[in-house]
Amino acid sequence: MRYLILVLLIGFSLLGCVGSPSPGIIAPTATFTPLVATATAPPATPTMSFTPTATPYSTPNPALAADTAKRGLARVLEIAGEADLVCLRHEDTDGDAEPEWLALIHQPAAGPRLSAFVLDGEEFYALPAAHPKPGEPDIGLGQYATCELEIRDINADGRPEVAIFGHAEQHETFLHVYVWERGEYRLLGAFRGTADIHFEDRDGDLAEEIIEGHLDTAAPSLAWEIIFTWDGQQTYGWTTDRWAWYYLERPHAYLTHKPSYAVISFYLAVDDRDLPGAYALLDTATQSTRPYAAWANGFASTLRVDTGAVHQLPGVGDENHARVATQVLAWDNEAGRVIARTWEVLWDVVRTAEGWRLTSSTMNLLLEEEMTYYPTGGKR
Ligand SMILES: [Ca+2]
Ligand SMILES: [Ca+2]
Ligand SMILES: [Ca+2]
Repeated sequence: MRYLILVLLIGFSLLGCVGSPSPGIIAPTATFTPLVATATAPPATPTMSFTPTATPYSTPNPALAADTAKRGLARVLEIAGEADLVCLRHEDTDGDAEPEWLALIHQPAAGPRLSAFVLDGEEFYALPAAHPKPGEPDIGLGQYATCELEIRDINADGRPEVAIFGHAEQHETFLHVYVWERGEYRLLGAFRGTADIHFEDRDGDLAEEIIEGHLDTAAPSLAWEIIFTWDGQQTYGWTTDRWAWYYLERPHAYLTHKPSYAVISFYLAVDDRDLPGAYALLDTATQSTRPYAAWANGFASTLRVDTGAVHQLPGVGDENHARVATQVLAWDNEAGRVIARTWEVLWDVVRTAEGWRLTSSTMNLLLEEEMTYYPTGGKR
């Protein structure tokens, strides 16, 4: 985008030179001037000198690597004791450009329980798990012996994080994120969801958000996702929510057995660019006043749509009529610029023989901004 704007600016400035001659000024006629060639000495070739770039890591010595690995493993196994060593990584976990040993161990008898520690030279650091909920067993980072971890700068603050995923029965996924800070591995955030957890830069600021998915027992094909955003200093905080498909397989069956699901299905269809599917969720009276072609044209520039904060307004309507409120975040491509708008939308919905259908809506624009970067990744 920046490149495009630069090119356009250059283009306009060229047009300005050519298309806007100063009025009243007559260009002089070119006159012939004889040229006398004078030999000049070529400039001296500068002596090239290279300054080697410092490598972030010390150059590994193959002769020492085996010995390092052997000694590291021996010490890690010593610390692990009776526990099973599930995973062992030799990477820089604290940002000092020197690798540490990061180990995941599993104790089948104690829970079972997954836990992690870092061995930095002779120093040992346990990575603390979130406290279990009252009445729940302490399974640490997870119940099963899994090895899913990432060591990288997730929140784009220049420091590496250690992210460890774990799993438990009832479809539960856990994520613990740590950062080295003031002499310890601080638990920066702990997350648990029943419909997967993943990273995604949703707002395009290069710091990745954490998306915590939850199953909805009344709508097994859907996942309700909570979006946690880095606060720039300490932790990840809940910022918003959205609805997504839980299963990837298409075509999806649109749920309309409750007023709120009809609205969710409508925006999922628009997001999928299934405009005929979205149109089919309007009731027939609404369709008769808005022919498909004209209606679909309203989404011509729409890139992506998220719907969240969906709730049926209490005390409004009757058994055949309801009103559903939602916040819709829409990305539009407007002449090459991506504009993100957050809308508060109120939908009136009506019960039909086929399920709930949308009739009319009112929209209130809450926020509008141009995206510097288009969000990477995506929901299902
Ligand atoms: Ca290190
Ligand atoms: Ca970081
Ligand atoms: Ca982000």
